Amino acid sequence: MSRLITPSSAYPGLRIDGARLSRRIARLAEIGAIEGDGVCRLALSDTDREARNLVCGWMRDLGLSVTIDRIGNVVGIRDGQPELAPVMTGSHIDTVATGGRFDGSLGVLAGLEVIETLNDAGIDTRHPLAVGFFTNEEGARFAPDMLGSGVHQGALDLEEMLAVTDINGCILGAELQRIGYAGDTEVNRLRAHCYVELHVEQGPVLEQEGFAIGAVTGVQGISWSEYRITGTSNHAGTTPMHLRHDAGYLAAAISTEARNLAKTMGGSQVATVGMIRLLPNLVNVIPSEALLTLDLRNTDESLLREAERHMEAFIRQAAAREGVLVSNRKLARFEPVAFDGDMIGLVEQTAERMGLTCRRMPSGAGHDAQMFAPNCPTAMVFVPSRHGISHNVTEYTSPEALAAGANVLLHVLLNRAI
Ligand code: HGY
Ligand code: MN
Ligand code: MN
Repeated sequence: MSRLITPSSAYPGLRIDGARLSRRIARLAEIGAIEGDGVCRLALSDTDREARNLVCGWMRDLGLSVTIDRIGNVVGIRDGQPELAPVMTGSHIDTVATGGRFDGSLGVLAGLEVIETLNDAGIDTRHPLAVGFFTNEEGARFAPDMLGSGVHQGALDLEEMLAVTDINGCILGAELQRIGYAGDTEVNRLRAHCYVELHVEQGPVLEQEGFAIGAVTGVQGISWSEYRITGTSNHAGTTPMHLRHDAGYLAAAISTEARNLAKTMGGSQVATVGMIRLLPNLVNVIPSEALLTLDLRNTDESLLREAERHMEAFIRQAAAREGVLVSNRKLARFEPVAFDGDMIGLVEQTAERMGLTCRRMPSGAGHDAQMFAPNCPTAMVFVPSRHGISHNVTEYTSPEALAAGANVLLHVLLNRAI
């Protein structure tokens, strides 16, 4: 059973400064701010560079030694006994194009808040403490998602990821150079003593069921594919229906089939066609080309494979009927990940001993934590998202809930680092 140091034992009154955490979140959200209180900070964009510079400055102000690795991951380390592996936390500061101010940023800034709280209290820890932010967690610009943490922990190959291109053909490695974050620290070297990440739930469960904290049990499997459909452009008015080879029709059919499949399978199966681009994209021209993405997820690997097989068969048969060609490539594929039982228990017990209601739950979203799970005891702490909304400018979590999550993070990290 884990050694549990709770507020009632080692540092009974120790709490983070919630107002300071909220101020940092608000300050970071000014970078890439978009209408509606949202944020657009695509990975390796100019706004990502600005955000990185701000957070690195905060890390240095807190006395952390800051490293930048070859895929642009940034890790700030607070001294402990150098021979001991660091107790680590972190997340990401890149966002989707219509993002909120909490997704990712909360985990990084709560980590800095823990550091400042320990600095203020003059508390040293045996294990060093590390706070990281990882390149391109969102996968909104470069695929796959969790790219930086995947390279950091050896799940993805550095050279392959440096060569990834975005939807406009920009190369990841060149963008890293351009923004000045092509670091020289080797990747796949740091093995943490444990890794704990605080994140907004991004779903409806905690709010609907009235829980303050989620003790996350793991992350569901993720399958991202890109399909390029090639048909024949023709006149929308003169071409009889039976003579059409309509790429746009097949794209729409894929989206409808994916939705029906998820509803038929039920359980945790979800399916999303998030991007469809038609060419020439004109009102009176039958589309000659469609480019689309398909996001399939399930907590069960065998069911996720079944969903993949179903969609592949459907697309092959529908393309043959429509007389169009289809090529596809995998953008991301991660199997479900289970977090560490002891760490999950520690999150649960720490929350409950703080008087916070807590329930165990899987994560529907991918997270950097899933890349650490094969290499060290890993867990996550969730706090509620208002109306379960995320990847949307109206994403919101109350300051009280943010502080509650950061306090749980503080005592879980302390428990392992002291
Ligand atoms: O797609 C995801 O689950 C995460 O936001 N990268
Ligand atoms: Mn996130
Ligand atoms: Mn996200």
